[in-house]
Amino acid sequence: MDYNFSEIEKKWQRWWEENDTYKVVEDKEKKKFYVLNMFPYPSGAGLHVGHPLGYIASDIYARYKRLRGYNVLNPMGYDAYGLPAEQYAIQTGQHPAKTTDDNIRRYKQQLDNIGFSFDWSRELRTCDPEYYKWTQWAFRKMFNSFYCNKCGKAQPIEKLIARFSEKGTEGLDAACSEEMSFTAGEWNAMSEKERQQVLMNYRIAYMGETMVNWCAGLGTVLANDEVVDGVSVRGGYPVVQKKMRQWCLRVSAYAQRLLDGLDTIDWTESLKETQRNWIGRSEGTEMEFRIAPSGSPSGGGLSPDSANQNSPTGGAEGAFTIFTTRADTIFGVTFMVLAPESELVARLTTDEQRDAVAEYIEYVKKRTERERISDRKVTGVFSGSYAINPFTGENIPIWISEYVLAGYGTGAIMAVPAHDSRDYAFAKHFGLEIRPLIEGCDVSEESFDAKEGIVCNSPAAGCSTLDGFSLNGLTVKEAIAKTKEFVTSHHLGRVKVNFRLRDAIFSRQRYWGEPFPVYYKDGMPYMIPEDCLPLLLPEVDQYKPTESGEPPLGHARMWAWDTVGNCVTDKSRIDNITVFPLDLNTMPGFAGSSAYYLRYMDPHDNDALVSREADEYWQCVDLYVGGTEHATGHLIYSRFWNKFLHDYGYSCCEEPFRKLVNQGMIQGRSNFVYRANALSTEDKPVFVSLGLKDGYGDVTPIHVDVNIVHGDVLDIDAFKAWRPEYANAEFKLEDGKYVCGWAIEKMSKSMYNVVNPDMIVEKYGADTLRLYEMFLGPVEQSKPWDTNGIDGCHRFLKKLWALYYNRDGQFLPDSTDATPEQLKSLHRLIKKVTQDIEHFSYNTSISAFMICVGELQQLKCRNRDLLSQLVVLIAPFAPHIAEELWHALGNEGTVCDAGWPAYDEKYLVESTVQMGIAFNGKRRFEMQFAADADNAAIERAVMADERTARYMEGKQAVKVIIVPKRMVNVVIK
Ligand code: ANZ
Repeated sequence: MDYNFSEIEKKWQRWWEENDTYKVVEDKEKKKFYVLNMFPYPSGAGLHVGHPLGYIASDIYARYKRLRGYNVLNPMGYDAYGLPAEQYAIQTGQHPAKTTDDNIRRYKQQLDNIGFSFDWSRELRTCDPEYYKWTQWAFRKMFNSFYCNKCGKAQPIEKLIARFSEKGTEGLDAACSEEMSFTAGEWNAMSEKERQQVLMNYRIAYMGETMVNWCAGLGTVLANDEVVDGVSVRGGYPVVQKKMRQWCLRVSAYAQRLLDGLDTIDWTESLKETQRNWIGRSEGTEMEFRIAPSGSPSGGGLSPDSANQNSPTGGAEGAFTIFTTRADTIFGVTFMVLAPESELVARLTTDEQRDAVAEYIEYVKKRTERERISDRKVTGVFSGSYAINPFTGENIPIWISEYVLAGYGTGAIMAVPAHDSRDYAFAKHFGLEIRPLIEGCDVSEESFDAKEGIVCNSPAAGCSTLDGFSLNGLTVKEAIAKTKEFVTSHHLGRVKVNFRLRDAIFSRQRYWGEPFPVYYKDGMPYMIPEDCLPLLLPEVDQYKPTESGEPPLGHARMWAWDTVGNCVTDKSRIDNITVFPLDLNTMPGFAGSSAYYLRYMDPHDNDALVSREADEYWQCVDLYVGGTEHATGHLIYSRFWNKFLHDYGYSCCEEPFRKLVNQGMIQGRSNFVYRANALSTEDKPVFVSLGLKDGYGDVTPIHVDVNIVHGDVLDIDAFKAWRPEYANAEFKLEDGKYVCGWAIEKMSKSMYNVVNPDMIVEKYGADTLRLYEMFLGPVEQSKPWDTNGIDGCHRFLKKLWALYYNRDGQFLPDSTDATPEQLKSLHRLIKKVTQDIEHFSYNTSISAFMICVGELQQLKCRNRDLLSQLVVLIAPFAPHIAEELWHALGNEGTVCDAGWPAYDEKYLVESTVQMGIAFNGKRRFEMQFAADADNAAIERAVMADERTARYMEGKQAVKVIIVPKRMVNVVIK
């Protein structure tokens, strides 16, 4: 009987569904294991063969864990809000809900075809109000919280309010946008609006006036990780910097915890390193510089002790603060630099410099932060003012330049051109002094080392000295410590830890996202009551921004909040007394994906995001599989979100994803035809075959759909039918064929190299697809797809089948005893596959299966028990064929619960050993011995062998040396 994969696969997919085989319930008797895939955005193009790679890898693991007795949660859902559906809606008027729904249906069907063990009863969609209720709920909770640095966690905002009315800001250590200082009396005298403004400075979800990435093409702001090289990741539209009032999440408050948590989780070192860099912890010093009286570049100096006593962070009148990691270089400071956005710029620009500065600021506005960081272009302008070096009393010019970023440190620096490469380039460009810390050093470009600064070999004369304070002879580390100590004890500044991690900008001016549960009263935002959630996304008649530039929700008629009826109402009723306007923004893509893993634990709970019981049972994700592209987006946001929920006890784990595996990308293999430009006309293009193209001058390679190319040979008729403009095409063939060129590229619709898994499933079956995807190479590695290789995996499954059924359909397994060789083959396989699965080394497991099946076939294995174990072993990889054979073997339940076979070392012990036989050290032939043969027996057998006599040439054996299990050397004379 032949292996009829399509019948088998359909049959078991139906059976699994009917029997709820993959439905999982909390079971305290069993250990849990939670496997999760990063859920897909259901795009219009459907799945290509690259998408299921990670899902197959995690499905194998999930099935394996279940076979080992774990209660496995393996859910799936959809990240259903997002730009493509909305862009499509703008173009076609089609409601994004409809497009999304259609796409999800297609995805679901494609996924089902592949035989995953997903518990679909837990499916979730981020655009479902039952789900986004909890996204809004968390946002509301963040709005009503502040971060207490002292207790190291989020706290209810009421606590802060109570504190303010009792003590003001005295002794407060809370994360904030800017330091504030007021007394209880001042707080109590504030108006409601003023208080709201103060609280906004502390809320974890807050309205902030920040520089944002504005993308006019998409009509919205974007997060840093949504912008690459100055254009939007989605759509490739230009992005510029703009100051706007936006919802932000105070992720920065969690920076240290986000950093510390990395040491507790099992992620790849490279991914952890990426996050560490993104978080960017930097220990340094904030130092106060006084501003010299105007118009006096040579103004009087101040001794450190008499330097001002103002708060070092406040940017007090007449002084400003810089952040440095190299306080020890204070003696090498020759100029100061302000970020162009710094509010000091207006204050410090002198009349003579005003025009030049204004012109410069205009230029900088067009530059994105990324360009400013990566460009090595040197630009800047002098402010006209001077600052005073607090150590030397010397006056130093204050410049303005784009290389100093407003959002980092204090937005102002002391420049030490001799020891910092950007300062060096700046000084060179503008002819400013470069003063090495050691006098008499060569300061030419050649002696400059980007890392070390100026490398000086001249004898240390030393200039880092001031009235008894000297850094000479100290290492950099010692010098930093000494300066820090001096700065703090003389009130010149303070030790400061900075993080590069920014707060997340959380509003988007788009339609297809979660609406904010927020209305506005007197210009300040207020949350709608918790029991009114979810606040449903309103209907609009257009998905574009409004005429007046409001976001698309501005088109909604029913979009005002009635505080009496506690309901959404018509905008015409807005009176700003009891009826108020609702927020017009929606949440960004990462909102819905930030806590979805918690919701899967308890997806139908109406009273909580996740019940305590379910959370305590499932804890956290044990294995998370997804792409590296989420390294600094989703994987930071969700860790933050989880920590916030954890602070309130809603999530019992501090870290959401214990182990993370990044699957590689499956690349496409593109094909090309070559258009000979000299011969072609508008309606009659001429294409030359790959081998001939050099003889035709100028040719243009054109991507051709890989589905009309077979083994790199073009199907000419299909090609002519593919595009009307190719209908009359002419071809220059080689050996009667048109041979295409090829290249490995990203798998994408635009490269016409997309391979649809449905096609593979139809032709070869899902089990073959699953095996082949894993056989392509290590899961973490990127690799090209090549349909040509799939036959091998398909043949393997046919061979496996043939161990159970012969051609006539006779079922072969019976009670014949298994031979030691057969048992050895099986147990070697069990050992290998068990180890391989634990290490996600699936490709080597599949090779091991191939070897074992080959051996069992040769050994004519029929033993029912042995063949049953083989079925269980293959079940995680090829579940359909395994289920079919499992039932054919007479079992009732699913193979998923069969129990993982254990291997027994005793079968792996070799029964014989092969040893080399040498004469005077020269290896001549091989002999087999029983594994337990002793030396005397080996020697006897060797001496009795007729070949020995030949090599002895009639001489005497003086000695026989035996190297156990390897070699016998006969010494002759
Ligand atoms: C003097 C100095 C001398 C510096 C020297 C470096 C080397 P990280 O490690 O990234 O924290 N800096 C401070 N604020 C900045 C801003 N807003 N934009 C651009 N650069 C800024 O780097 C801290 C160092 O980067 C600081 O130490 C400062 O330059 C600069 F030999 O101060 B340093």
